[in-house]
Amino acid sequence: MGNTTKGARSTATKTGAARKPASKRAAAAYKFDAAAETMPRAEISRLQLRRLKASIKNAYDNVAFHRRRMKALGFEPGDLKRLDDLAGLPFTLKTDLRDHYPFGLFARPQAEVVRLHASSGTTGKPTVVGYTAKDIATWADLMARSLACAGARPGDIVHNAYGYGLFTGGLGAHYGVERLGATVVPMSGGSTERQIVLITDFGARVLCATPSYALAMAEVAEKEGVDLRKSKLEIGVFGAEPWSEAMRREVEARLGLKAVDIYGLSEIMGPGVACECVEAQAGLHGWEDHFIFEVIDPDTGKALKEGEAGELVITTLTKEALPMIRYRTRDITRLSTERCACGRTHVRIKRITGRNDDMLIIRGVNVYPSQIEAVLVGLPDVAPHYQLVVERKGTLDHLTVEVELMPNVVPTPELRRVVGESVRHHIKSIIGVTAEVVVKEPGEIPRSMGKAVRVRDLRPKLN
Ligand code: DLL
Repeated sequence: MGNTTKGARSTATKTGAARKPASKRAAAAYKFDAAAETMPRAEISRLQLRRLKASIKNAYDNVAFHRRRMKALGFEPGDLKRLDDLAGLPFTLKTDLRDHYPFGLFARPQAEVVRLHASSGTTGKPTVVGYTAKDIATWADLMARSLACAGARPGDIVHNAYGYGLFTGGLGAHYGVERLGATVVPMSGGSTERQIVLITDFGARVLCATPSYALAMAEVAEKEGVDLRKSKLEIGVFGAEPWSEAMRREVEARLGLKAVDIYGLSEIMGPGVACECVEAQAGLHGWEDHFIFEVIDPDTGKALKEGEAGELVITTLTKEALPMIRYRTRDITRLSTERCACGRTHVRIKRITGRNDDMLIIRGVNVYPSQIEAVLVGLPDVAPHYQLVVERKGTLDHLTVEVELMPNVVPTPELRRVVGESVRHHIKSIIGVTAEVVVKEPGEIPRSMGKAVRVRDLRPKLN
């Protein structure tokens, strides 16, 4: 693969020393697997069919939910003869995970599950996902492959500002960096001034972060008089939220790096389901030896032709603990099997342009309005009328939650303060997002004649 990065062009000696891996490590490091990544498409299909049969059998044999649904269709795993037969199976939805909370869709006993992660559910309960040791190893491989595709190399220092914890970003990237044979700085999010000091002092070549946080870092650095364009940063591996070409240009100019888009979701694995190549920066290679990607019309559920925009649906081929059959991601995109300049043959998923549900991504945190509603309903003196206002302030998203007092309370300034603080605290601790809370008089929040307007998203539209 070519090295069309800032370093390859102009700073080869600047980071050259850091790039040479120690020989022992080099032996263990991830190597570009041409056989897997440039496999002829007919061969990808053959591999997918073989793996799909095993994955469907895993789901049928070990998950009552999948077995029940297949039996209802008169379908047995042995009936799957062609890849097209997958289209006859039902979709899996986020609500299916919620209905089987926490472990009901797991295909392995808990003793074989070595890790749990969780993401926002639509109500009070999160969506829980589990991994066997082999799943974690596969994830590390795919994340290493994604990082390499993005231009990272063994021996690099990778500054990982994705959040560690139940969110898959931090640990997902972490294991991938180690698998790549690079050095991970497990920074997580926050403490922006400190992040900038460490990026500079440690000489990170690669930055992993949400694109909006990368921009926030640029802003803080500029304020402090630190020019990150002069740092050793050459590659940004940015994802977990929608972003635009305009934002790519801005972040590249302000940080002095190549910004590459990475995609993933907890239900399928985490980051590393798909990643752009640094050579073309033109759509994310979806790793088809481990997943099947479809795009459907979200209203009819029918498959769309290549190039048509619709909802991305993903089936896992190698997941042990949580096999997913036709998972509706709600993400809107297009697919292209056109050969990429980098030589990789795996399908390209075009930039995600939005979602077809009401999930908001606020500073990288997934938030459903219904989750906020669930918080409000449990609090005293708060009426069930609310509005969420999302704006971009500087480079960061800003959430304001407007709530209303119950008609029977006396709206003293003290009560407003207490209610506001309580709502803010509960939203932060239950959903994990910081919100400004505005407490309004009874009747002040506009009532709608039809569906209530719960969200005013005033952020600039993506191109
Ligand atoms: O966001 C996993 C991830 C971590 C991906 C780090 C990339 C980097 P969840 O928290 O489950 O997982 O959120 C998944 O985030 O369905 C999309 O709506 C959105 N998303 C993720 N990556 C992108 C991207 C992680 N590159 C949800 N562009 C997904 C647009 C993205 N949206």
